[in-house]
This record gives sequence, structure tokens and C-alpha cells, in this order.
Amino acid sequence: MTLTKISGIELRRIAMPLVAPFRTSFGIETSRDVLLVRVVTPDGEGWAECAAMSEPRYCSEYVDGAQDVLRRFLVPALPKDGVDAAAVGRALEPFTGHRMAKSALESAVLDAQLRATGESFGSYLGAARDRVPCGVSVGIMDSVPELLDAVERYVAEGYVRIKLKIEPGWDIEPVRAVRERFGDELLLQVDANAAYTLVDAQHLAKLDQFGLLLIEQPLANDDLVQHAQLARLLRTPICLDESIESAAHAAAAISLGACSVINVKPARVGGYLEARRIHDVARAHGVPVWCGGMLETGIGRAANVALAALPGFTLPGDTSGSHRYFATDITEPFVLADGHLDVPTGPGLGTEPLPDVLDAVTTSKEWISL
Ligand code: OSB
Ligand code: MG
Repeated sequence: MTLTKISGIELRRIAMPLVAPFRTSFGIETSRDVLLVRVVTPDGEGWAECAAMSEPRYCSEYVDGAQDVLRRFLVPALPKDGVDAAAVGRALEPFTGHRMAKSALESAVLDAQLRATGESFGSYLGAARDRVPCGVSVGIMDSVPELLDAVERYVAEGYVRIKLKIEPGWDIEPVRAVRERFGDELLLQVDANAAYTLVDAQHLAKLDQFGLLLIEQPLANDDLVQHAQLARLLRTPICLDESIESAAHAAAAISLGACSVINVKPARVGGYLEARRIHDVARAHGVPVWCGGMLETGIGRAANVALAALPGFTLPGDTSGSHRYFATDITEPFVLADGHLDVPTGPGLGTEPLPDVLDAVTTSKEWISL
């Protein structure tokens, strides 16, 4: 179904304090400054969340920049009538980059479109199950005992897989400590967020002894060839996150041997349609994928959980429960049951912001008429 037209777009910023600081090799987050997109049409509205962070460290996008490119270029380029998510994707194609901004706009239209027909994201994307197993991404800590306490709490909450953030100086010893404390059965992986170079290959090979599921993005974002070289020096499978911005990148990485697993983040690749194409390419090559996260609120999380239910998502994702991030989510919270989250079944995202909570965290609102 196509929407009659888009009447206007609301760009809303909210301030969401994190329950605990989240430290990665690229910085420390204590609060998420989130851009929400609401598309208004005569057939109803749709919501999405822009994953861009406050500073351009994980990737080149940042939240003020995303709002600017939406306002200045992307929203004005939307089709005038007969709008659906695929048409939005085509209309935004002439603009290079800005995939997180594009993803938010396309996803809001997809939510409106699916709400209008009563279909869920999961059904539309091709979900093969009604709940997904959940992993959790554990930040860099000040000490190993502090890390072990954090992991212990997450394991007790039921998380089925632990991902440790690593960087030079916080890698072999914390991984060894977690492996020794929680045993060989724990599904364990690491994420370097591009903190190493190929010179560190021998050092990273010391992780091989711990039976990790994978090492995520050890080298720089644009180091596909070096990742392929590193893959020949490690037994731990290489998973790419930052390097994969499109299905074309995924195809290139797979044929180069740069990765044997892919972290699919819809925001990083420009939206759920491109994310599904990556899933399809990877699946055709027997490459497992899993759903990453960007510390999303319930709005972004709902769509990610739907995507994570596709058949090629054979590894647990970073689809954690709302309370891993926020004391109060802007939607009904996602709560783990037996280490899983249910895939929403209602129309569109199957969830929406709670008006009172949303208003309480809103820092600005901008309306763009079409
Ligand atoms: O590299 O996967 C990453 C969070 C923000 C930016 C990048 C990453 C992450 C995470 C946490 O690892 C994922 C999540 O729980 O949402
Ligand atoms: Mg990552």
C-alpha cells in the first residue's frame, strides 16, 4: 500500500540519561540525545528513531548533523504522493552518505504504511520466529572485579550472550577473567570498535585461546583488505560492524574474506530494506548475521527486534531489554523473559511513545510541512 501523501514531518529531540556510563574504545556515553522522526499523513502517522550519536566518533554522522540534513535535503526530496518506504529509499538515493538520517525517515514512513494496513514490521520483513534471544554489550570498566560484577548481573538477568568492549590495554586480561569465572559454556564475544591495526595481529591472536564467538570490528572502518589479512592470522572469526554500510559492502567483504559474520544495524546501512538485503546476501553465502544496536529507545528497539527474527539472524543480537539502558523508556519497556524479547505483533512497530513520558524528556520540536 502507498500512503496518499505526507502532510509533514516532526523532528523531536529527547534527552535520555543512561542507567550507567557506557564506555567504548571511541568514548564514554552518559546520556543519549535522540532524534525522533514522526511522519504525519492523512492515513495516520509513523514513528522512527535516528541512531546518530552526539559526536561523530562511531561513524561520521552526529545528531545535529542528521537533523540538519533531514531538514535541508532529505525531507524536501520526499515524493509528493504515492509514498511508501521503497519510494522514500529511491528519492533519497541521489544524496550520498547520511545513512542514519535516511534510515530514520524511511523507517517512519514504513511504520505509517504498515499501521495503515495493520501489518507488523516482523511480518513485513519476513520474521521466522516470535521471540529472539538477547545478548548484551558490556562497556569498558575501571577494573576487572567491576567487570565481573556487571557480567554476573547480566547473566543473572538471563542474557544468553555477553559482548565485551575491548581496546588496547583492556583486552586479553578481562576476557580471560570472564572466561575463567563464567566457564566455557558462556557465549562470549568482543567488540574493538576499530581500535587496533594489523600490527596488533599477534596480540589479537592471544584471544584465540578463549573460544570467542567472534571479534567485532578490530581494525579501521575502511580497512577491508587488512581485515581479510587479519582473518588469515586469527582463529577467532571476524565480524564487521562499522565497515559495512550497504549490501554492496557486505558482498565485497564476504568475497574478500574480510569477515565471516556480519553485525547488521539498520541505521548504519540506511534502513530496514537495505538491512534485509544484507541479510539476504549473507544468507546466500552461509554467513551468519546478528542484529546490532545503538542504545535505542523502545522505538528503535521494536524494529530491531522484528529484524532480528529473520531466519538468517542465527546469533543473539545486542537487542537488550529497555532497563539495560534507561530507567524509564519512552514506550512500554521491552522486558526479557527467559533471555528473550517478544517480537511485537501490533501494526507497524507495534509500540509507540507514551505521550506523558515523551513530553517529559523532550528538549525541542521542529515541524516541517510538505
Ligand atoms: O559498536 O556495537 C557497537 C553502541 C553504540 C555504538 C556502537 C556500538 C554500541 C554497542 C551497544 O555495542 C549496542 C546496544 O546495546 O545497543
Ligand atoms: Mg560494534
